[in-house]
Amino acid sequence: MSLTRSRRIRNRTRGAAVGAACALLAIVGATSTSAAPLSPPASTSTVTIEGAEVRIQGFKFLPSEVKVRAGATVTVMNEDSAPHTLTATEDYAFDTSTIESGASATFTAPSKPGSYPFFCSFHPQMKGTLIVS
Ligand SMILES: [Cu+2]
Repeated sequence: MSLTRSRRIRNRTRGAAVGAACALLAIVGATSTSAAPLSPPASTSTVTIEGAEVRIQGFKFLPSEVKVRAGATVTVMNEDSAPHTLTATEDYAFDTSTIESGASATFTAPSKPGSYPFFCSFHPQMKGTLIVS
């Protein structure tokens, strides 16, 4: 917390209570994040299909690891409230460009087998890997 000096002195007696409240919030937060996953395990597992589908929900790619054949068509469905992209991290080997909320887009998987990391160009913390075989 970054209280000013004068405020800290004035609120000294409340400090313990506020600290306890913060600790409680931290415990509650930790508990809620460690709760059972809301989505079924299948949605985050690796899938192997020729024409792959990737969903975007809650600022995450589902699945985050997508296995496809070389040159396969991959459909990306944005089921989120924000626009997203699915963009190859290196050399822009593939890119859906902007997918608006509720829309979908396709891209063609590279013809060369390998592991291709991708991300969302709007939200770089959104990451996944396309595995081409
Ligand atoms: Cu995004």
